[in-house]
Amino acid sequence: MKSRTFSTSLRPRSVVTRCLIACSAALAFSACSSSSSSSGPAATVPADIGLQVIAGPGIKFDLPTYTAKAGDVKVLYTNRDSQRHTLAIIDSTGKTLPGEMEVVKSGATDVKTYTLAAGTYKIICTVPGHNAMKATLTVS
Ligand SMILES: [Cu+2]
Repeated sequence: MKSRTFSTSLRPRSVVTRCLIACSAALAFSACSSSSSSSGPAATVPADIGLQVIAGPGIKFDLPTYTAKAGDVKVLYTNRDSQRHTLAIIDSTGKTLPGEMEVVKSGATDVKTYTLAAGTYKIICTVPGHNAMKATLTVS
């Protein structure tokens, strides 16, 4: 009877311990992933987004190079700058893919799906004076 009381009182405790380990592991993971992203509040990126590009702050994209998986790529474009930016994807032959993206002000987002074959593309902003906004997109 003594041992039975002991085992029933132990069981819920071990479940709690297991939960705590799982929870702290999840916390450690989320803390790690948020600290590895850029500064500012981490925006939640939907799971179906295949490529995220951020404009600004300033006349620049957040990264010099991006990668995506070939196929239908849903692109999320977010403006963290105070002015309007666009996003055009140019293939290796110099052709601009149809469907330019646009984010008119800070906090604005645009989502478009492009069908991309494997290869190297250029991402640019077509706003006059924004020639510095150039990035490479590698699709594989
Ligand atoms: Cu721009």
